[in-house]
Amino acid sequence: MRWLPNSVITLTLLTLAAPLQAETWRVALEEIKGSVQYEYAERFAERIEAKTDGKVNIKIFPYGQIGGMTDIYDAVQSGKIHFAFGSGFLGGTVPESQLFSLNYILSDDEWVNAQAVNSEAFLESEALQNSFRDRSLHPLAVVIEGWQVWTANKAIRKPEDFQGVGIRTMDNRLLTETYKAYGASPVTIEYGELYSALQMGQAEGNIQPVFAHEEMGFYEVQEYMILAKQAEFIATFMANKGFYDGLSEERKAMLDAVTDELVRPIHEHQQALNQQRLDKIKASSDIEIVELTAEERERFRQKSMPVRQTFVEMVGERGRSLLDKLLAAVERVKGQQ
Ligand code: 6CS
Repeated sequence: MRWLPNSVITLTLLTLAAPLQAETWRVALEEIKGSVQYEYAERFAERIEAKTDGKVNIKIFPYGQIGGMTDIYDAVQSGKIHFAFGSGFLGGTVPESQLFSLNYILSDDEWVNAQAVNSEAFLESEALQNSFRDRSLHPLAVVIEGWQVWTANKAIRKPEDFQGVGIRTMDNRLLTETYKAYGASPVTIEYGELYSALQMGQAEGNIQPVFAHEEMGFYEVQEYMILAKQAEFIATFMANKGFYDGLSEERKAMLDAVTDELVRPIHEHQQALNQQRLDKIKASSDIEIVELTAEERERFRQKSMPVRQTFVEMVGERGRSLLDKLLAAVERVKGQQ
């Protein structure tokens, strides 16, 4: 390199030695540190950073940092955020996603459910993809975070026990219709305002996976915890559509690989986390745990059936197609066990 001036050689060596400016991908969560979504985001970050040799780094925004739930969805739709989770509150943005709020449409086996919602026939279906893509979002994975567990200040074993109970639901019409069908008087309240609403009696009951009852302290202001296995807490991990479409084929394939790799470990993690948190709740409170029998669950299941039709009426043919696909996927995976 004798023919190059020293200054050019120095500059070239410095440029090669300096780490390339890493690209930052922002991920917004509907939950706080310690939650299932946080764990998912951390594992996602580890894998993406490793697979891109550090060319991409991930910045995680836990619940509260962006604003309320709809602020998160607005941010990912507009591209300010690259990835986000969307669950119950997403019903206003992606009405079809309320499918995941329907009761008694899944199996009792959580591993069957996790595989069914991530099966190609369901996740990659035109109906599911277009439901999100029509709203500037691209669905990458469906994350099951554990059974939705009821709490209240009275034991609830049959629909009549729900009569007039002001149970808090996430803000979507399917949930409102479901709990009305059980006889309750549902109220919708933002996640971050829920503890004080329960404490002040503005809501009398709650529905969350166990880990959330624990980490948000909700169980402290409730007397009974009722396990009815009526639904799982389900969130969709999604990207901004324009951002996703602009990625190279190689990066899209990397995202597919990472979200596929995470299905089993996150399933195992959520089961262990929910069990640990249940043990913690039992050890640190005198909340009474009520587990419904098969006969008791059956009465709720029957009450929930007409709400499937409400879902189809609300979102049309695409809704029917999604429901059929999910029911079929669950049966198919069950048959393969
Ligand atoms: O109930 C809610 O509003 C929230 N619960 C959980 C466990 N995750 C996000 C959701 O919006």
